[in-house]
Amino acid sequence: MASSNKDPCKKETACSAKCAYVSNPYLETMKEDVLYHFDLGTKTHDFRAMFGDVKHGMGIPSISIMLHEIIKLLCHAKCTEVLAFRIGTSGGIGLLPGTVVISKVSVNACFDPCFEQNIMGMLVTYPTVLNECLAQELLKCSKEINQFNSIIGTTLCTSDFYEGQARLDGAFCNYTYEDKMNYLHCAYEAGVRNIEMESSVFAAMCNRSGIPGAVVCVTLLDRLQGDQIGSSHEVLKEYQERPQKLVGRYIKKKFCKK
Ligand code: R2B
Ligand code: URA
Repeated sequence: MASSNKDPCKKETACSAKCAYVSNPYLETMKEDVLYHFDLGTKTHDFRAMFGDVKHGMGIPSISIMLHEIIKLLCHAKCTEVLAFRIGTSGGIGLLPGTVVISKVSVNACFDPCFEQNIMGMLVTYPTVLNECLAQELLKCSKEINQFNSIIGTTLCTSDFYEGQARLDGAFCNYTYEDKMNYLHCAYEAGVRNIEMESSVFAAMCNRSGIPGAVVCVTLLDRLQGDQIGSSHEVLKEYQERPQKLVGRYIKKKFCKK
C-alpha cells in the first residue's frame, strides 16, 4: 500500500500556502497558476526548486506584467527576505553624464509621488516612495567602490521617451525650446535628478507587496544640454555597467558574508 503525506480530502491548489508577498484570495482557488509571459506553470515546473534561492529582480519596459508574475513566482518558491532592484539607464537633469542616481521617490509628470492605475474605469493611486535605508546603504557602497559619482535624488517616471520627457527631437513637437527648459528647471526645483520609464510602477508594486525596492539608474546625458544620446558605444557601455557594479557589490556584501 502506498503511503502519502497528502490529505486526499484536501483540494490541491496552485497557492496552498499563505504568502506574505501576494494579496489575492483568488490565487488560493486556482488548481494551477500559469505565468504566461515566462512560459512557466505551477503544475509543470517546480518553482521552489527552480527559484527558491532567488533574492532580487530587475526592471524592463513591461515591468508591471513582469512584477505581477515575479511576485507570484517568489510566493510559489516560498522566498523570504527578498529585495528588488530596478537597474538601468536614464536622462539626467543638471548632472554629469555617467552619474548614478539612486531614487528616493519616483514622481509623475506633475511631480507627485504616486502611480495611478486605471482599474475597471477607476483611477487607483499608489505611493511611490522607495526604501530609504536601502538607498542609503547603496550610496555607502558606491563610496566604497569610488569609481563613479552616485547621488540620491528624485526620479521622474514617464510613459514616453519623447514628448513625455519634453524632448524636442520626437516625430511631433507642439511646444518650444523655452517650454522644455522651463519644465526641466521646474523638475530640478522639485528635486528631480533623472528621468526614466519604469520606476513608478516598480516602486508602487514594491510598496504593495512589502518588498524593499531600490531604483538605480545611470544618466546617459544631461537633458539641460540636449536630447540626443551622442556618446560613443564604449562610453555608454561603461556607463550602463555602473548600476550593475553597484548593486552587484551591495548583494555580495549583504548576502555573501564569509
Ligand atoms: C530607460 O531607458 C529606456 C528608454 O531608452 C527606458 O526603458 C528607461 O526607463
Ligand atoms: N532613458 C530615458 O528614459 N530617458 C533618457 O533620456 C535616457 C534613457
